[in-house]
Amino acid sequence: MIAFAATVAGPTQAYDEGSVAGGGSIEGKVVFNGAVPMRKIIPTKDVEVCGGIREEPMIQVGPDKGVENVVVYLVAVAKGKAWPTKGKTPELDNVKCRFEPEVQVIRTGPLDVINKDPVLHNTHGYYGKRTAFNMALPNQGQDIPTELSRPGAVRVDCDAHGWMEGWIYVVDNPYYAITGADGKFTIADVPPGEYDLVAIHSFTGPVQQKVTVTASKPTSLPIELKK
Ligand SMILES: [Cu+2]
Repeated sequence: MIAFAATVAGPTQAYDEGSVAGGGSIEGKVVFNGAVPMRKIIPTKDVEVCGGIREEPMIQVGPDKGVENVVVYLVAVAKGKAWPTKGKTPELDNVKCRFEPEVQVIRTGPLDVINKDPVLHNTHGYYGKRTAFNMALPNQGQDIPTELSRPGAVRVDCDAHGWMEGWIYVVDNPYYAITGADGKFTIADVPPGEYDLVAIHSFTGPVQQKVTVTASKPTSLPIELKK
């Protein structure tokens, strides 16, 4: 995932937001055709909240091979559409010993980490091997604000429950999307031109490809993740 920080974020640059005349869109579907391995989850404590032994797929692939929770991102865009209006601070919730959302994209800035469970979580985020935040949340309803101040991929673990894993992708421009259960995504209001697009999933790692956006038209982009 260090690759994401290096290839996707690159050197931090200021993003210049404004109105986009004749913007096009990128519409795509991310697929994975390989075998889907399962991982065995063996909760060793707090089973009344965390659940019992189970198996979960390493990547969520639908019947037509579409992959859910893939982050798709345009690299190093200097100028373009405005950021979405600032609403509520993004949240990372601990719920039944899972991270909710499991994968999210946020702008550099604040993040609230919340424990919704009646058990201790110790939520620990990393840029690569470097700690981004590390906090004990012993109480249900506890809410600790933090800050992710640079772009890149942040893996989130729980030091109390080794199987918990989440991902936060911190971006420096608003041209990103997360695929739905069908693997599809749309990135809108892109100024015409050529871009590098990255699609990334924690199981496969990133793929990068070129895409040319035409004024006022959708560009269709199939993406295949490979392991
Ligand atoms: Cu935990």
